[in-house]
Amino acid sequence: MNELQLRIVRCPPFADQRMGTAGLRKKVRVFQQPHYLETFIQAVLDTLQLPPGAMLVLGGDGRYFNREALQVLMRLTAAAGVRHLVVGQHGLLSTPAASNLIRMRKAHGGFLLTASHNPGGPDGDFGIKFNMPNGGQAPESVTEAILRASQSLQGYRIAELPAIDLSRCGVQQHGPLVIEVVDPVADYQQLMERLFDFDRMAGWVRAGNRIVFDAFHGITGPYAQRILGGMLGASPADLLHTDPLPDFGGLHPDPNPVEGRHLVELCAGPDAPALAAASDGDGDRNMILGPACPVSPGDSVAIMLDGASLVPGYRQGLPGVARSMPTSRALDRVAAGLGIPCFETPTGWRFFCNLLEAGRIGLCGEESFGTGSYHAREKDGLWAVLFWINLLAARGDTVPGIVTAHWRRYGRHYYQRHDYEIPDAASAARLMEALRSRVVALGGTALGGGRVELADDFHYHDPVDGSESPRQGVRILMDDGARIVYRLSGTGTSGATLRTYLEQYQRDPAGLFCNPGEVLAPLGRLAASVAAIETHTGLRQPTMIV
Ligand code: G16
Repeated sequence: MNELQLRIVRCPPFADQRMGTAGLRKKVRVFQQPHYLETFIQAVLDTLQLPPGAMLVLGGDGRYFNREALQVLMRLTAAAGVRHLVVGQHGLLSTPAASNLIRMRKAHGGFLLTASHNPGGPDGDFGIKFNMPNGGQAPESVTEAILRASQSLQGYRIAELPAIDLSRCGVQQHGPLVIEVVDPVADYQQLMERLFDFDRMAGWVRAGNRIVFDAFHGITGPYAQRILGGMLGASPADLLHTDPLPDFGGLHPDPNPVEGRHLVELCAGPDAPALAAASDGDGDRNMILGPACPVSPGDSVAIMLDGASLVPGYRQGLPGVARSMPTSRALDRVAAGLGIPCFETPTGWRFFCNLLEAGRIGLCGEESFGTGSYHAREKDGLWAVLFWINLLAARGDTVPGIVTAHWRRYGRHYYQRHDYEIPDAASAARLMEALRSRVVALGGTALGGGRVELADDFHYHDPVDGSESPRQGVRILMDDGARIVYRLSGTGTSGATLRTYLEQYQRDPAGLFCNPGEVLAPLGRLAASVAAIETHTGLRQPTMIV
């Protein structure tokens, strides 16, 4: 068998290849600089030291620059001694499907080409993540080692390969390298069949319950067509924007009430479907709505836990659950009722992975429209939609019926996130430093008509591997159940985004049906004044509220 021809390319290192909340995300133009993509991949490969003959899973969300990057990725991994590449047809794999494939094939890991919910196209964003053999994103210790490797790199090794045709499924041999092109949906579909009661769900659709799903021209279109359309009988006309496009057809594939306002409006009107939902560019986020009822992500995961015993894959009970620290504490109440632990982790799905891997949790969720379970090591958008359909079918209830019953039983956690886009990242950093220096002194003081019960900068101690993650967000907990959290986003590609997370708990049945914007407005003003947002940034209002 012919050996691969290798070429060594010398170039200076890049100083800016630190991964954020989920992988390295930059403007497409940054990745298009000569050697930029190659050196980052080489830094990952040098850090991992994969065994000779290793197997990797490769795929992406179909965004602009995926095709070119995938060809480079195949040549670099081949040069590093990888001998089996499992690649999604046309280079496509949703993030949760890739996570599943890594685990099923017992691969040594996988590269995912995605910037998730960030905009695409030549002026948009590109990103790359490395997932470990357990299917989860590389932990902080690994991403820090990759950063160090990237900063001392003197070049990269690349194999000579012809342009690889990824348009047909099947196995190709290139010298000692096997490239297996796989159907991106098939294995994921089987996984879903093991978790949900598809007969019952299809019966629910046949009974006249309409599902509308928007894929935003991201990766979930083909999955939705096969699973929601093919298996459940959702009307093709109700599956929107299902062909993956490099620029997402000009849409911003971020499933939240702002980018998904057309779904919010549809659900507010007379033609509201029984369930409307959307996912993001790479298929790991979800938004759920019912007639006149957007479901906030913190409520969604709490409701899922509450109804888990009705869903086949969760009937056996769950050992525990987790949420990221800024996520609303609705989940904690259900977990307490069930007598199972609820872990609080920093933002970033990778923090859930240790707990999932150790069998300490079986369900987890985040305010950023992410929910997942033991079935994968990434959050999973379409899975969440299926979970809700299974719940609706099993309960014989509506989305608003389920949500309001939940509030009546547990109380309501009013919740909003106010984002401030700050062009100058340095002023955002100064704001956070000023807040950090003051926060501890706020403990026990009077603030905004209440008393501060706890004020700190969240420090996570991982109960599985003992690792420490300090400085994960400033939080102020009030004695009346209100909470403010501040942190800087780790997924943007220019300037900085200050996120302020607002939560107000309401137990009184008379106060369960108010407008969240009105309930949380005073807390929003308090958050802005405590952090002196206008003084530091000049911004008088949030740029976006979700
Ligand atoms: C990533 C992470 C999530 C996180 C989200 C937002 O999601 O995997 O855990 O909640 O970013 O992070 P930030 O607040 O730092 O912007 P995704 O869907 O973008 O990969």
